[in-house]
Amino acid sequence: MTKYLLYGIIFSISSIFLSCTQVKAPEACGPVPSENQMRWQEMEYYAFVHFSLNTYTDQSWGFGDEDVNLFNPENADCRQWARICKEAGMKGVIITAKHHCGFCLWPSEYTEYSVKNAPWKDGKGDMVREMADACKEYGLKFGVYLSPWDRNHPDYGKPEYITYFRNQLTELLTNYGDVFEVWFDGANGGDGYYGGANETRKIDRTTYYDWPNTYKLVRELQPNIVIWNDGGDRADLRWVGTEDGYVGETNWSLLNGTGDVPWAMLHYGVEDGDSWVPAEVNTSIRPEWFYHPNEDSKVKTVPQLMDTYYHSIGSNGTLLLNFPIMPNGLIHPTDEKNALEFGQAVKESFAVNLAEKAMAEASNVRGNAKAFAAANAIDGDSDSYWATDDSVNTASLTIDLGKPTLFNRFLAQEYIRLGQRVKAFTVEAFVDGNWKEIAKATTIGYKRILRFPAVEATKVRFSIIGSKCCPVISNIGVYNAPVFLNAPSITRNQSGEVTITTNDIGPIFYYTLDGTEPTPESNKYTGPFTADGKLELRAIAYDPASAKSSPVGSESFDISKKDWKIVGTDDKKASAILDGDPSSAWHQRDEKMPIDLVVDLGSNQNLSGFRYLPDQNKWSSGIITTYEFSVSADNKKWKLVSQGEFSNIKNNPVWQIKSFKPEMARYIKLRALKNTMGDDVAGYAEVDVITE
Ligand code: FUL
Repeated sequence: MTKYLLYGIIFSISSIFLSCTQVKAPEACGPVPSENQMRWQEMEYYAFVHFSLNTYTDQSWGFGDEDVNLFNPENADCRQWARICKEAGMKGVIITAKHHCGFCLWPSEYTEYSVKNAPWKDGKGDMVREMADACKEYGLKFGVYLSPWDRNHPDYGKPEYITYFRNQLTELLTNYGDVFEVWFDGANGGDGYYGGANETRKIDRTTYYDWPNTYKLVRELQPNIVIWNDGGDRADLRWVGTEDGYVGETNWSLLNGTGDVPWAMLHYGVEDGDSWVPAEVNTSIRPEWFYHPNEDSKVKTVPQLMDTYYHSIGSNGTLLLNFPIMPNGLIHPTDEKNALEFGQAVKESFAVNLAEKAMAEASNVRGNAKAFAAANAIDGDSDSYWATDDSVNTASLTIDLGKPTLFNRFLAQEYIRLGQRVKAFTVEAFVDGNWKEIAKATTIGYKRILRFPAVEATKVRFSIIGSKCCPVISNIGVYNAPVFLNAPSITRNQSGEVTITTNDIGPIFYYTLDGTEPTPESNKYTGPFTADGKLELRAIAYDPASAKSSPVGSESFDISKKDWKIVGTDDKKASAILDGDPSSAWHQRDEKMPIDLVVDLGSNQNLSGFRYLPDQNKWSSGIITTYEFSVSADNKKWKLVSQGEFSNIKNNPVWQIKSFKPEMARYIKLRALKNTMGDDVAGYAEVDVITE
């Protein structure tokens, strides 16, 4: 009897073992991430810091002839930057070791154009070292941005420069410990100082840098690194085609081809791509990458940053958020405050996974094996997963919350070590005995988070309605995240009429006209009103039901435009330039470059600058890159008061602000010399002046 019992036990143990071993894990579906890409993807959120001579010249791109003596940040403190990044929930920092102007933040042996000849620390400073040390101290990973385009170097454009570039890369990847990411910016505006040549040097960015051998060097020096490159040979990570902080709704971590890939591939990835090249969403906490004091009131707010979060980390990307460093060498207090509050908001949003203690059931489980059961998707373990049989590519997983539960976010993660599979899915809620669709989307990838109005339900159903291979889901989350009101947008038209709006449904607005903080006791907005002339308007959105206010939205307006006229045209559409509406634009198409825009201000004004907003449609022509700005008292005799470039305007089409020595004048002339497309069109969303 005992003998039989023993046989029985042996038999059942071996059959369990057999059934486990019989159900094999799914095979990889297409390309999969490398260990380096996996480690990087799991970091999710890290920082850029932009700091260089531009910080002292108020420029976006230095020309390469800026004086090294400008670099003297009296309070420079990389530990402040690292502390803020850490407290904000970031996992690493990438420093602009060398931007396009060629100035090096470390004492490179190969150039005189560096901190070693700057007054900062009597030429003994090394900002890259201080950053690397601060990262170590705060438990952050360290990365470097090294601009391939160098507007200072005399050999730029010649083969000799490649040796210089690689020597610098060797210094950065040898002397500062582990580097998690290297960033090779693809920008090349052509002209530059180039050791005094002051000329235009164009290169083919896909071949000039001999990327295969440059990558070889990088990987030899830093085996655990990931390479970011826009326009070079296939790197480990891809740009998403915009600096506005969002990737495509469909986002495959796969890509085809090498060199310059089409914009849509960058933005959406490629379903059947032949390599794993995931998306990194890079954007700045301010409109621009470098610090400009006029952007102190334009720091992205918590609701804006939350929106960026869902469009990057919540859309199968990572988020690389930039802090512009101030001339004194510190991060501005508003940037710090907003970044820390954003970190807190993310924590709060995903603090409680309502699915974690629920029951999960799937329409199909691979071989009916426990190893692939639905419960694996809600066990909090990223290495276990729910998978279906190979023959299945539509399947659903139902989560029983046990009681009516309020939620407004749904999160899903694929086990990407086996490839990215899901093409489309829906989320339904079981309300009053019926299934109701509450959200749907396309790809998932490493992480996908969907937002929808809060719903109270007892069950949630996640249905995969298309998948390249059998679905493999490692994690599901259901959350009730706090909702943040957006700061209102403020516009003023040519007749001085102010309009305050928001994308949120329901809030009311309060505003001030004297620059003071608006509260629910301030002026209540009841519709468009007239407030002409120079003023600073500040407004909040307020939700009476929750008694919650939005961050403050503010706009500084200059002199009235009531009497302004565009000279030399009877095209009615031209008024789009003055209507205060960034979404309307006017184009001059019938002339050859240079193309002039002349505006009569109606009376003499003490002018000290101008502002130009390009057409906000990325694909539109006429985005001016090289300009001259002149003023006149009589529309006959002109004085040139400002000239130069609107750098980086293609990738980041924000307000371009230029100052000059004050001049009394009634007429202004913006002359377009070149645009981003190299054709004969000049376009404008808005043009404005700055007066003393
Ligand atoms: C761009 C550059 O041209 C900007 O100045 C900035 O560094 C950004 C991160 O990349 O392409």
